Amino acid sequence: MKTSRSLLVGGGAALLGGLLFLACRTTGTPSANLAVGDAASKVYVAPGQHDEYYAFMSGGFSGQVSVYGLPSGRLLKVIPVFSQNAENGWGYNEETKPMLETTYGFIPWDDSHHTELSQTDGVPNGKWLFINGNNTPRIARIDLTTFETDEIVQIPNAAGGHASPFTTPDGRYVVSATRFSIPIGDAGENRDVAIDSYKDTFKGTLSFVKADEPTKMRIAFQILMPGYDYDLGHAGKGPSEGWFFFTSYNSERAYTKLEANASQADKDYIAAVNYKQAESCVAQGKARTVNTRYAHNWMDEGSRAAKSEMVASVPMLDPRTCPGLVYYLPTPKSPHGVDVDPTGEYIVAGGKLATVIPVHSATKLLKAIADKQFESEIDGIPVLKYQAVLAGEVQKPGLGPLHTEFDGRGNAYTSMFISSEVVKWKLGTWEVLDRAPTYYSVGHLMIPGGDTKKPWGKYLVAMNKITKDRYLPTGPELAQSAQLYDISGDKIKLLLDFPTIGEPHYANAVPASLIEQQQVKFYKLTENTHPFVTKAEAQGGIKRAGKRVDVNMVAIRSHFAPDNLEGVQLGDTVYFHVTNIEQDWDILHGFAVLGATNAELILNPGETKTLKWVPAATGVYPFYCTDFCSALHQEMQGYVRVSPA
Ligand code: CUK
Ligand code: CUA
Repeated sequence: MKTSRSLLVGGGAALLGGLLFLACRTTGTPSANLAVGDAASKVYVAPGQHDEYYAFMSGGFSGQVSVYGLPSGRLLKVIPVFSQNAENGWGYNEETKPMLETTYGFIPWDDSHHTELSQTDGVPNGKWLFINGNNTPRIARIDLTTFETDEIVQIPNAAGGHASPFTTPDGRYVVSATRFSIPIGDAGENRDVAIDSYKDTFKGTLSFVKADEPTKMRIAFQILMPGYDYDLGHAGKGPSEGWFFFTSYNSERAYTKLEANASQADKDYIAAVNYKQAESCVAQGKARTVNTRYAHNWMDEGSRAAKSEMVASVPMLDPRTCPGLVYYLPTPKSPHGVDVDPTGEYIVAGGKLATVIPVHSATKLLKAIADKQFESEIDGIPVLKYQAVLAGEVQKPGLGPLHTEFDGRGNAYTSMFISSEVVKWKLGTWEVLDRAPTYYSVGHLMIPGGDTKKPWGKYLVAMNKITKDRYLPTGPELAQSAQLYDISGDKIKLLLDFPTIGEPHYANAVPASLIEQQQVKFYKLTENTHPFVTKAEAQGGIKRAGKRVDVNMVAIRSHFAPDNLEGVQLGDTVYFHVTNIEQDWDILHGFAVLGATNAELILNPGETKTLKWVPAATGVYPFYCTDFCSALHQEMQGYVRVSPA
C-alpha cells in the first residue's frame, strides 16, 4: 500500500479518487501480510480454556451482534437483535415478534453499526450492550446476563440513526443523531416537499434517550438541527463531561452528487451539545411538545414475552430558544469519527478527506465559549473559531483518518481507510509513533475499553471493509475481516486474522471477568408467568375457541406431552405453546412442524415459546425436536392431525 499512499497525497480531488478506487486495490507485500514471531502462541487458547476478553461486534447489515473471544477470535454467539433469526426463532415466535414492531409496521431487519457498553462513571459495568439500527432508527439493548435483546426503542423525527447508541459516562442517556436530514414538519411529520427545497426545509435531529432503567427507554428530548448529515458521536468526560460531540458533514446542504458537492467546504463541523443545558431548558418549559409516535418494545421478565407500545410525545428543543445548548467546532473536510480520550481533554476528529487529524481541547472549548470566540452563527448555533478550540493537529498521519481509540497510556490509534493502516500517535505532542498495515481498508478499530475512562490497552482489533485474498475464496461475496494486533509494546504487532459476520462497524470489548460470572444458566420454571405456561406433563392439552386452537405442551428429555394431537380443522389458526421444563444449564429443546411458515422454536430451560401455524391442507403432520438434546433426541417427535372443517 506504500505506492498508493504516495500517489494519493495531493488535493481533495485526488483523495476522493483514492477513496473511490480503493476497492480495486489488493496489493500488500507478502512479507508484511504475515504475523511474526510468537504471534501463534499469543492467540492460542487451549481447548477448554477461556478467552481473556469478550468482544461484541456490530453485525452491520445482518442487523445482529456477534460475540467473539479475544485473543482467539473464536465466534461465541450471534445475538439476534433487529433481524429475524431462524436459528433460534427470534422474530418468528409470538413472544419476540413485538420486539420488531415500529410505526412503519413489523420490520425484521436493520443495519447495525455501533455497539456501546453501559457505563458507570465512564467505565463499562458489564450490565448492558446497546446497538443501533441505522436504517429505521432504533436503539436496542442486550442484557449481558442472558445475552438476549430485551428492549428496543424507535427514534422518531429522524431518518436513520447512525451516530448512535453512544452513552454518557453516567449511563443516563444513549444518543442517536439523524443520518439523513428530512423535511420535518411542526408536528414531526415527514413533509411532502420538493427535494430541491432541501436548504430551506430539511432538518436534522439529535436525540437523547433515557437509558438508565430497565424497560423504560424513552426519548428524553430532541434537538432540532440544521439540515446536515450527522455521522458519529461520543460523550465528553472529565473536563468535557456534560457535553456530547457529534460530527456532521455536508455543511453545504447539498442533496445531489454529494461526493462532488459535499467536499466543497474547507471545513465541516463538530456539534458540541451541552446536555445539562438541554435538561435545564426542558425543565424551564422551553421545549416544544411534538406529538410523533414511536415504538417502545420490551421483554417482560416473568413471561419472557415481548410487549410493544406506542409512545406519543417528544420534547423538542431549538437552539434558537435555548442559548448555550449547541456550538459548532469547525473541523476539516467531512469529519467522520469523533472520539474523546480517556482524560476527556482531547476531542479527536477523523476527517475522511483531510490530511491532518485535528484534535480539539475541552479546556479551550469552555474558554472560547466564555470569551465568545465566535466566527459566525448558523440557525442560532454559534460557530467557534478553529484556532480558539484546537489543541493540535497530527501531521501526515496517513490518508483517510476515520476513527480513534486510546490505550490509556497517552497514545491514540487512528484507522486510515485510504492508506489502509492503523497509526499510533502521542496525545499532546501529536507525533506519529508507529504504523501497521491492515488488510484491507480499515473502518473502525477497537481497543477493549478504548472509548472509556479506563482502556485495557493490550489488544487492538481492526475491522476491515475489504477482505480480498486473506482467506480461501468463497465466490464473489467474501466474509468480512477483522485483525487482532498486540499493542502492549512500542510497536504494533499483527497477531491474527479472523472472519466476522455481517460487516462489523464498531465493537466493544471487556475483560471476561466482568461478564462471565453473572450468566443466567436457566430460567426458573417457578417464576415463569407466561399465560400459556405448562409446568407439568399432565397439564398439557388442546383447547379450541372458535377458529383458534391453543396447544399447551411440555418438552422434556426425550418427548413432548401431549405428543399426538387430534381436533385441529382446516381454517384453524394453531398456537403451539411449548414449555421446556428442564431445569439444567445448556439443555435446550426445539420444536418444528411440517410446512410451518414461522421457522422453529428454540426453548431455553424453563421458558415458554409459541409457534403460530395455519395448516394449508388436511392430513397428519409430524413435529419434532430440532436441538440435539439427548441420546433419544431423534425419538422426540409427535403428530398433529388436521381434519376438514
Ligand atoms: S461507521 Cu462504519 S467505518 Cu457506520 Cu461508525 Cu465509520
Ligand atoms: Cu429435545 Cu432434541
